Amino acid sequence: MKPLEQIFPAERAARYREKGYWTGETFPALLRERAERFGDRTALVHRDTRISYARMAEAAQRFGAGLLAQGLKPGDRVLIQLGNTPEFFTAAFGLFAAGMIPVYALPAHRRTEIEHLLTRSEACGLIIPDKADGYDYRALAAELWDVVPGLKHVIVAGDPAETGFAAMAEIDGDPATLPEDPDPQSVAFLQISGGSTGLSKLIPRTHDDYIYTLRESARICGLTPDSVFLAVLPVGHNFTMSSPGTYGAFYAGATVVLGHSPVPDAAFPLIAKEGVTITALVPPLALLWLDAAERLKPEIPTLEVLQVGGAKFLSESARRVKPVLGCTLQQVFGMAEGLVNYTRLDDDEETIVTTQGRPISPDDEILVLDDAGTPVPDGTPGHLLTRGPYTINGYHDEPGANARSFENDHYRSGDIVIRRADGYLTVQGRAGDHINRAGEKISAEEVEDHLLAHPGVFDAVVVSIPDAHLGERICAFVKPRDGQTLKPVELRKFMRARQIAAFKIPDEIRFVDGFGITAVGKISRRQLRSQLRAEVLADE
Ligand code: J2J
Repeated sequence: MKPLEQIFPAERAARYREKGYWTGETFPALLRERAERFGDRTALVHRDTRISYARMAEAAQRFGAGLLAQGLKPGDRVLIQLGNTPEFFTAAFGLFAAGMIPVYALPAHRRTEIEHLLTRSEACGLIIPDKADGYDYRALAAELWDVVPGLKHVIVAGDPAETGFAAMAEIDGDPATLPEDPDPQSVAFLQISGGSTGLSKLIPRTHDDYIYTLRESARICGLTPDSVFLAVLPVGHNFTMSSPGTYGAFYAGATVVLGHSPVPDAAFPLIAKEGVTITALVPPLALLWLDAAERLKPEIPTLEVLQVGGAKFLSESARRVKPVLGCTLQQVFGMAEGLVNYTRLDDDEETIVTTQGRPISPDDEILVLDDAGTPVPDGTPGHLLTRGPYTINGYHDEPGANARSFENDHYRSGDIVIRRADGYLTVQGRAGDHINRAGEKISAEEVEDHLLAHPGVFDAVVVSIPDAHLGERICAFVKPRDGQTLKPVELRKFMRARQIAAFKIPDEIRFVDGFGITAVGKISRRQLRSQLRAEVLADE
């Protein structure tokens, strides 16, 4: 197995410890400590089930010990593909307790993504639901079992049926067998990147660096043990997990309510019933909530903070949050690679609606550079580069991507931002070629590769188009092979058959005879994408 590491240069690591950012706390210790301190208080609410901190910790520790009894070892990597259910936390914290490394996949991922993540992370285990939203995850696991040689343990939260896989409920062991706590500077888990080129990369986060963001996020977002955080976005996503998300809520001893659906009809009653104080949405959902609230005038007086992040929230929409929902808007501009910016709850309204916040840490170093790499003055757009106490210094096992994304000890996020003199950032756009579709980051290159696999496709170029509902939609330009006639429905069917996450299938497919490029010489795909995007915008 390739070793997992996240190496912060010694001088910076020493500084982060000295300044008290890194405290040496680890996830297994956090779980024990919260169980002692908050014992009977409610950690998790899921439909009619309420789980106390003590019970959550016990379930996780017994599950972790059960994994050891099954032959898994500390250091083993296990992919978790679970939805917003308590088992997600039993699995993740159980793995932490056993010194194992969770790798977080999303429920929307299909065979292509899961196979890639299993292989890349060299995971020996996979934890799945039986069925969810009409999809049978056991069938997917059965297919993977035959093709991923390293996969030795499939664990089903629910009914394994005839698969022969283990039932999560039966994985049980004695917590006394759990190992010592890990080194706080070691990698705690692998988060996945939004992939600007090709498939997702693995992001190794350490106990020290992630727990620092949880502590500070909980403080910045005003969490107390009386707070109630509603998770409607997938809990495996870094935003929902850590900004402050479910893990930040646990850090603070607050209650997490797991929502099944982000639509207002489901979420508003849940907020009222559980007294939710804070929740997190991506911009398209925030718009849906605003429109619904104008019509329905829901009674949700407990909701104090609505966080919006993952994609740009336009200021016209941002301005509606307070009058329509009666709560404070908090914009969140973060990335699984590290850096997270928040507008502060007591910021003036103009800052809240027009910026995406400022960094968590005084030691988040921000560079805004022009194309030539020279710093631009405040107020001028430029490329965001950053380093700091919780931003990674490299992806796992990705020499090519690391050479592109890291420069002079800084991470290049691919975002174009404007910095104000007081450090607040406004996101202007993006330098890279990913599509931000309702907060899901999709690599144009990856979608092109799937289209090119079709025998009738000669060439394909995929671009993002601004969209009133999704923020951005995926538009594919396809040049068929000579003599071939293709239909969008056929290409979509073909892509689905390749078993990829549905959010990667183009919203719009346009057939072209060629790409209208007359310039002599080779034009880069990036130039081609921006030219095609400009043509669509001119048409609309
Ligand atoms: C514009 N673009 C944004 C915003 C993220 C908190 C919040 C979000 C994420 C996340 C996260 C944006 N306005 N408010 O991990 O902890 C785009 C940028 C960024 C990329 C990262 C968190 N908030 N973005 O979305 O790893 O382009 O993390 O570089 O999924 O999302 O995506 P991701």
